[in-house]
Amino acid sequence: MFRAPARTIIKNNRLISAILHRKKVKMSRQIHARRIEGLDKNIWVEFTNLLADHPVVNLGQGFPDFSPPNFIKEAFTRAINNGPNQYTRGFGHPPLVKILAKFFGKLLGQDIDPFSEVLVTVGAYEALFCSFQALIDDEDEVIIIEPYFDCYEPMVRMAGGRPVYIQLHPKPVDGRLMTSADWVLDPVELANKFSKRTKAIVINTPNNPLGKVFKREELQVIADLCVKHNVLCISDEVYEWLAYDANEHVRIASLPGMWERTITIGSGGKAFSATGWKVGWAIGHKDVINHLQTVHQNSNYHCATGAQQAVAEGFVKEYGCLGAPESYFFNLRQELQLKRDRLAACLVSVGLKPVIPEGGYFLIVDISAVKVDLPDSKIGQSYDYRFAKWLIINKGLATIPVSGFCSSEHKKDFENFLRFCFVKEDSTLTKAEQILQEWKITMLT
Ligand code: IK2
Repeated sequence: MFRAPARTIIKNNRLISAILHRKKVKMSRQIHARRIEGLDKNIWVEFTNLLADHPVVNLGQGFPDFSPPNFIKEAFTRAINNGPNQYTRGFGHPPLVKILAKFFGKLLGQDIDPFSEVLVTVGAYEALFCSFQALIDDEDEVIIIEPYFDCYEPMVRMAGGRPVYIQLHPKPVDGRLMTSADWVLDPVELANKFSKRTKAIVINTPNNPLGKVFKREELQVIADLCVKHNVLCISDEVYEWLAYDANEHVRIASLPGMWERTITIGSGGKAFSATGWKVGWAIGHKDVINHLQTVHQNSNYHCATGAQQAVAEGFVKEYGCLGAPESYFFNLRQELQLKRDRLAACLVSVGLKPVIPEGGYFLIVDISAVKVDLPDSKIGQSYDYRFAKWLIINKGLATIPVSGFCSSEHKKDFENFLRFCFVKEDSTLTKAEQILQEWKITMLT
């Protein structure tokens, strides 16, 4: 058999790769659709890549480092061993949509039809995607409350819509520790954001990254504006079981006039501490949900059957004991409240200023007064991005910069905060505490 000399092969390979490279560069101008322009950056991709090269104590991304409860793992194992293992109904496995309709029907005080008013999605993420794709047209405006879970903005833009931002403003607190309740919307400013082009508002309660749990009165202001301007409400409630202290999670769809205009989004991954299972849902009036179904059937079409079966069994169990000490949701809330308090106390003891969250997985920390020798700013790198990267590389502690949760126009307003995730084993929190204590933080005077 003829074999070319090694040098010729290398030369030929280089030539081929040069041709391909030139072609790629030439084609990249025209290969992508305009709707994805400028949407290539993603904070999770960036920080996950960074963590691959640096061993850290990870208080970054929002997932538990402990196991889901046994009852739901056993349900998943049963599904794998005994079925169902094949395709199920595309809009949601019947046992799951039935129990979700019953469960949320009770919570919302609303008859919910399992087959037309519940859509099961690949995580809450897909429910958000289906909502924007199905409901937002070119040039429609979507009001987004800052700081916000980062995907809202690119998803609105990908659908052709225009995000309109309104900030939660911190109230002065006279020397005491701030809580997420001190961050509020200005009702007049909010009213002024509604225009003829407004199609929807996105709310997230309990909020990521701040931990704000919107009070009934605050939601009523939003609801009144939605009704007045005939606007839809996309309500991301993935942390719905995690409202701490005396805070109550209020579902905006339960307020008068809101059922027909709200899409309530939830996550089985967050509910049962199994974020990798990616089972989510959108619940709402059938005339709204049917449009989300259209997007779902033309994109993912279907979610993993075994995971849906397990989440269904989890909800059946929870339905029987909601609010009681044997409820997983009840216990998780108690446990996470202790973890929140523990992390907050440690942060305070080393001189930092956490904003105590009313709910959710996260707390944000003011880093404006911390003395630290950061490398020079690269173009486009906010202070908190540089700080978070420095913390990973130099101290082995991963957190997330809060300016990643707001629009480019307002990054400056949030770049003095880092987000810490506390849905972690106590042993992880102990390691984080050791890092914080050994750091010997000094403050700018
Ligand atoms: N909505 C919110 C508000 C979320 O926080 C998430 C999950 N985010 O977690 C990453 C992080 O902030 O560290 C989702 C939706 C998506 O939920 P799911 O995993 O069910 O798709």
